[in-house]
Amino acid sequence: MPGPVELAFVRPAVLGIVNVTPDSFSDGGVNLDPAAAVATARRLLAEGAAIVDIGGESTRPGAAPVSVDEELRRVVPVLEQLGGAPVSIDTTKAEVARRAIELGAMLVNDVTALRADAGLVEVVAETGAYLCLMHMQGEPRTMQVAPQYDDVVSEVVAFLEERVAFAVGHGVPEDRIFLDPGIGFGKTPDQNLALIRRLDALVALGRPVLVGLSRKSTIGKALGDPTARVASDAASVGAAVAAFDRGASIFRVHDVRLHVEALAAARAVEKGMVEWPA
Ligand code: HH2
Repeated sequence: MPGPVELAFVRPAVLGIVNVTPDSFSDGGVNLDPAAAVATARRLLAEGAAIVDIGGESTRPGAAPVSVDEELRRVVPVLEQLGGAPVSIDTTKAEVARRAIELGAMLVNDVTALRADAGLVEVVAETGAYLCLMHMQGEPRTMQVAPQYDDVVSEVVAFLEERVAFAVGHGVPEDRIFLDPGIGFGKTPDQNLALIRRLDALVALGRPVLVGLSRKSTIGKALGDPTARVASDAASVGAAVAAFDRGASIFRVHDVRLHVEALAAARAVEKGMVEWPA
């Protein structure tokens, strides 16, 4: 695997979402057929995604868990056909991660931050894969029922600090790890927005920060509709740029082209100059 996260995924990097599920909140069913998922992944890479995130289990609020066999049945044909492309596996299961890495996945995106499957940390440590550690309060089936924090920002920071120490203590090199506040995972809209507004507190941990804001209901609600369940891509891009301004490095998104263009413009403004291709 290439070196540290910062070199493999130069800020701002875009991670394109390919949910091979019947029930994901914004693209459920669209990519359940392997050929459709492969075509989507290839398109997202052509549009400028640094990597595509292949997921076989929905984590939307209320989602039911799926078995290892069912998850493998969904993702393996897609990974086989994408051999050689930069791929991330969105899974909480050691067995799925191991098979995905054998088939070329370079990053393990675990929304439980290594808490669901005791074997997953060894798979990551042994294979040298990159690792995204995400904060979640509760579990997907019930996490939005009544999220509770005294101070959401400091609690998320403390959680991620502890999870980095756990991973490093089990042999994962720190430079392979990036962190994610877990937007929408056991948080109210205001708590999600506080985490983005104070992203500097996560960035201060010294690891690149990934954010998943794309089409999430908090961003839809920010437009004034308290019943919004998804956000438009325009609103998602606005939130991504705000997160970039606060130091986010990697953006997990559905519409890759819009995000790549908007973030390139935000990057040029931050630098105060145009970066010409070498
Ligand atoms: N959000 C979702 C899933 N995986 N992984 C990370 N690291 N960060 C996120 O914010 C994140 C994630 C939920 O979005 P989506 O994949 O579009 O839907 P679903 O979980 O229903 O498949």
